[in-house]
Amino acid sequence: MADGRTGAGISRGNLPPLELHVPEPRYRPGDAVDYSYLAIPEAGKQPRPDETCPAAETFPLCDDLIRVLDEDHRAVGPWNPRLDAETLRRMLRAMALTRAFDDRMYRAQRQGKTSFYMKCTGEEATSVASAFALASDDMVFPSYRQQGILIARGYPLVEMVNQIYSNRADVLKGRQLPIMYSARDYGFFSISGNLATQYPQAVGWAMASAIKGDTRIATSYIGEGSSAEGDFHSALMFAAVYNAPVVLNIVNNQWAISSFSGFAGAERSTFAARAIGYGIAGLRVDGNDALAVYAAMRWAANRARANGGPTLIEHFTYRAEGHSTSDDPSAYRSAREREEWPLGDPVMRLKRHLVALGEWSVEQHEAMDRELVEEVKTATKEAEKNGILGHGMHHPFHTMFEDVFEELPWHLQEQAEQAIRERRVKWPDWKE
Ligand SMILES: Cc1ncc(C[n+]2csc(CCOP(=O)(O)OP(=O)(O)O)c2C)c(N)n1
Ligand SMILES: [Mg+2]
Repeated sequence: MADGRTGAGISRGNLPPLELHVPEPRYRPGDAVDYSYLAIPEAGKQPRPDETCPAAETFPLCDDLIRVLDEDHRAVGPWNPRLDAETLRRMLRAMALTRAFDDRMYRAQRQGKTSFYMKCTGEEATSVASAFALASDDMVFPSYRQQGILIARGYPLVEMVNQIYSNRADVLKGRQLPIMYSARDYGFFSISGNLATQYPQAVGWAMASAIKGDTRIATSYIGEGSSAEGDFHSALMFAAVYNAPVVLNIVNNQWAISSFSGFAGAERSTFAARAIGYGIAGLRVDGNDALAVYAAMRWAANRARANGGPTLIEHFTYRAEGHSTSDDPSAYRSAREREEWPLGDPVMRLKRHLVALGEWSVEQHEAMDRELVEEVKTATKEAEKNGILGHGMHHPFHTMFEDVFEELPWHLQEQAEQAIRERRVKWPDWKE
């Protein structure tokens, strides 16, 4: 055309037409998997700067991977937290209990006892080991895959199951999706399904703690997919500007339901490297190495507590199972990804470390696993007495209208009466 227009747009001489890049995961169902593109450095080789160093000293670590457990299951290098054997065994137990709990609750969903469940298989170290590195009253703003923190803090399993079953003993009265716990006495903020909201809340809480002259710090956990939300950036900006005493964790399990991490920017840089732009400390850690996770969190918590400022920690890991009970990962990713995953299994790695130290044995581990299965079973049986999905043993119907207003306004009063009336018509035999 005379004005230089073409069918596709405006052409300028020999310039190529503009195009966008749409990320595509490396592997799809049935594909062979090759992880040789991943840079996995030797354990123990990463420098450990002073906890109150200028943030810039951590920047090389944003592109590295802090690792403590080596190929021979020994703990090596400056990040070795040198935990005593008893603490290591407690940590191992909490991780194995988290897994046993997940397995049983997954089956409970398949049996129709609850509508929904989410496992954290393969990611137990990111929550359990980091919880061990915090003070018990530090405030946690978790997402839905940090059940390991509640378990590490000793929250009763039976309360977790009551919540999952939305039964009459559910302390949240059936008002939250199963697994969206809330435990004020355990410093565990109510889980919200709205991704990344946890970050600004954690930063705000941390700022309030500082304003009050308190010594408690805040921490939060979101997935790598959630880091694409605007809330992520607002939170980092506030944390950086006010030097808030907060530790912000990104659990990079490489998948956000069926979207791979490339859609959150993983093809461009690491997630830890987001810290560099904000001028705050950043650490990238082997998320399947419980000792490295512990050490990174302890470093960041000490830094925050000493007014050294916020830290962004990326836990590099892999979501070994489906996103939730509503998901089928075989539809969008290769099953070989899990099999070939080079950072191993966090429970097995810690177990082998303890065995190598002579502080644990295969027999002890098997006995512990059997014990944990029983412990979870006892808790579920106890919770089942309070009801399961569909048995009607939930909180009385009218309670859904309570606890928001001190006095129920007339329009809600009317709605409540109407709801109860309609229910009597629909289910005349229903007893409340
Ligand atoms: C604001 C918002 N957007 C979308 C969703 C739907 N959603 C729930 S979980 C999820 C994936 C999150 O992935 P990631 O942050 O990587 O965490 P992961 O599930 O891998 O632990 C999405 C998109 C949501 N709950 N909230
Ligand atoms: Mg993810």
